[in-house]
Amino acid sequence: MKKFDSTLYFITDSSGFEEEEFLCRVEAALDGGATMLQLREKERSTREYLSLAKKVHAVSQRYGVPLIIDDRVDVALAADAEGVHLGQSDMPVDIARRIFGGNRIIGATAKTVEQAETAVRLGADYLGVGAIYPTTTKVKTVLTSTDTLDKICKAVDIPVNAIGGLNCGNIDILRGIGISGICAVSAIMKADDPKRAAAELKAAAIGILQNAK
Ligand code: TZP
Ligand code: MG
Repeated sequence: MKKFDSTLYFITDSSGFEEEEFLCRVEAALDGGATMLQLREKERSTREYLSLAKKVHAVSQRYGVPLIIDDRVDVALAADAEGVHLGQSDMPVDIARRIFGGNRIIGATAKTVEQAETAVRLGADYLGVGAIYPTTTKVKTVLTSTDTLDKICKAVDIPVNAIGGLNCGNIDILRGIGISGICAVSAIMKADDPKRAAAELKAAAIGILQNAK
């Protein structure tokens, strides 16, 4: 089974950034200690998505951090990324697993215990659960309560990451819940200093995760 550390899972949003600035910010986040990286592109053509994925992968490989591609199994394979993240309307996890084989990471979005248990049964390696707080990142989502997050953590034996509006000032609400890590987009992507933002968020995440054990 592939090993990964989801303590600080940085999810990108390239909108509004020139490619060079975007890649610099991704690298800064990795330099600051992001343990996992997701390239999340909703507007690009397949060719553009793949082109950016290859560039991001060249950076993430230097840091030994797994690159997960949002939504697209084909782009993940073509970029030789370490995994894919699948939402409830993306390719089903079991089909992705059949295409991927056992060695790549498959993450799934779950908003209920039932969705979480199904994703595990179909072969997911981790779950993203949220949105915990309202988010400014462009996403079709609804809020998930910390009570549901707690129930999901108790129901499954794969890593669960919380997502949605999370930052250093508000993750304390997750203390005591058995998550493996937190996901963040804007808290790092839009920070004046993404390296420092990642380092601070990682330290804060480690603080609450230790308390959960
Ligand atoms: N899924 C649920 S919330 C979200 C996704 C992709 C966006 C999280 O972004 P942010 O900026 O960390 O709130
Ligand atoms: Mg998706």
